[in-house]
Amino acid sequence: MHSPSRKDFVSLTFTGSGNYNSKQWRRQSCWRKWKQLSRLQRNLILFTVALMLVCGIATYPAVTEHFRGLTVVVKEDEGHVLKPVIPEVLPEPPSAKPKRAPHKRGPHGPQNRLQKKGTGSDIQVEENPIQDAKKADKEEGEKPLVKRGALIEADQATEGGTAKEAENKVDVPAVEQKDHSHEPEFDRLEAVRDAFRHAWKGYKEFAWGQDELRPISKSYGEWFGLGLTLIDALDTMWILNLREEFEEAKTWVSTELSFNKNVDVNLFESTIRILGGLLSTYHLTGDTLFLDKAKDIGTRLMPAFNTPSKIPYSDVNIGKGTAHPPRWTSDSTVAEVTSIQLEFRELSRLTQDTRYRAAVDEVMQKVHKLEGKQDGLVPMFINTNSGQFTHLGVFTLGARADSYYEYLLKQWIQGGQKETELLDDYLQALEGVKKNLLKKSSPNSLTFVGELSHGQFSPKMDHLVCFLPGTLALGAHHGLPADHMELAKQLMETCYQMYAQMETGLSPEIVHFNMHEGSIRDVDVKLADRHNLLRPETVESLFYLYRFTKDRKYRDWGWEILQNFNKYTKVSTGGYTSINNVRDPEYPSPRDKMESFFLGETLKYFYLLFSDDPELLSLDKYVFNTEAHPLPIWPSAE
Ligand code: DMJ
Repeated sequence: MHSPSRKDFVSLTFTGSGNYNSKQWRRQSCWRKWKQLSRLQRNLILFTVALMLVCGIATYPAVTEHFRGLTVVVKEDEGHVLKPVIPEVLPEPPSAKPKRAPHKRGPHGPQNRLQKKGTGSDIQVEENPIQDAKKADKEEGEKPLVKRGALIEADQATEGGTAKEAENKVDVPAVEQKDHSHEPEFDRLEAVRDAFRHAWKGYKEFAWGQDELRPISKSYGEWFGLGLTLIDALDTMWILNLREEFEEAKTWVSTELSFNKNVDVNLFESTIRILGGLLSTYHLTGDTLFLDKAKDIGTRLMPAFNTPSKIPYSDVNIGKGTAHPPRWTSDSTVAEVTSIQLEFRELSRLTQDTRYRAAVDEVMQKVHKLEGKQDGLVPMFINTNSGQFTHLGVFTLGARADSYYEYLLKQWIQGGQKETELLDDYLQALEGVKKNLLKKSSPNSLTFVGELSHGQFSPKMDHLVCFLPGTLALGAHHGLPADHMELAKQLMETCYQMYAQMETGLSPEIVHFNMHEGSIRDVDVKLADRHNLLRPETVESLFYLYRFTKDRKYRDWGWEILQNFNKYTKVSTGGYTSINNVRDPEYPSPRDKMESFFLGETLKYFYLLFSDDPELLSLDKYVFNTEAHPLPIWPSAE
């Protein structure tokens, strides 16, 4: 050990005599003290300063992105509504320890570990920020103004509500959350029926016969003016054995529903929700009322195919019999024109009228031959005049392309596995996915599907992509390679983590995966992407994965998700609502909209996931359309 030299006592604390406020004194004193330091000490100080500078530069983009969020506008995927961001949704720095201020917003700590929430997961739990935050609540004894797990009161701030409004909210009495974990399947099925009844209560009271419930304002929203939620929910009520509700809805269909209306409807949405819903209800009930209505709407949608290329327009006026593309383009969306086939093909089979099938088969044949694909992956737009793909070079399995891939497989299944072109396109596309879009995240090596734009990979994944594990598993069940099932399981884990790693346990609309080594967490969510629209894709895939593997962890994951929908999206006076911020369990910021697919799809898939009866819509007899409406697999003779 060396003996302390005089220099060792030089300190950088400036507490000398004299006028230490004088700048000159301070400068001279500093310089003198600097000179008195040993070379080692000076080098150490210089090294530390340099290190701090490098760290500062490295974190600059993250910090600026964080603050840019203050002025960003949220673009809804539907309707492109612009809204101001609520400033207080800004996250805390990832390393900050949770402090319980009355209106704290944002995450409760780093999300850098995989969350184990289901009993079957083989991943180690190392940290659970939601639990941590709850513990912090207790320790610091402060009472949050809005209790987590409370039902949303209808007079709480709604869509686009400001932070100010949030602060003015009254204390909402917590509704006791029943703990159903490890409960028998019977109770879980009952919980799904309860959720449906609650959703239906709101719809019935405030939006009966209208398209969508706005549960917070106790009103409704119109899209097509055709009772969309009611029709989308018909077969769900039948499957959940809610006969009283079903009968009321059936009476409305028979007495009130008319398609003879001067309204523009979107071809894809009305096909998958209305035509699909009516066909499936006909199959389940055998009641020809629904087949007649299906034929009526199917026929009214046919003018969409009167285009120079036979690639249909996006919009049809079902009263006038005219069709047109959107105002700003003559393009249609690829997913939209290639995800109407199951329904129109089935309509032809049932009515013996070949026109419906001929129209949609022609679209598939044209798309099959088109230039502009990359390894079987399709661009997102197609022109209704030229019949060619447009906006070439951009590839995704999310919005605008997703169900193209789903319907390749499902048409092949529907038609008795004879249409080999469809299967070839599906298999080729999957190879394209593996080659171009499949990557692993850091630090936990989650397998995810990103996007490609003119050769540039982006680690962005829409929640919509979570249909893929289910579709892959379905293909494997019908004899496609076993590695499809392996990939399905990996992607299923990823989709679950998109829920489990959020503070509300609900997935955002879009995530970005980290890929660089040394990342502290796998998933990042941009401010504009933090909403949850009650979408079904993950629950849908959980249903397929459970049916085929019987691994209980998939049920447990689904159970957690259902409980979180109940905690954060249930509105006390009836209905469930989309929310703006899945990262804020104290104020998820209700949007005041219950999408029809919550009843048509999400709750139906929950029920099927928890049901022990494999004959309840056997996957050897039925194929689900992209809106969860089951249609029969055709007998092999057809
Ligand atoms: C539904 O209308 C359908 O599942 C569609 O394929 C995708 N979007 C919604 C649900 O997220």
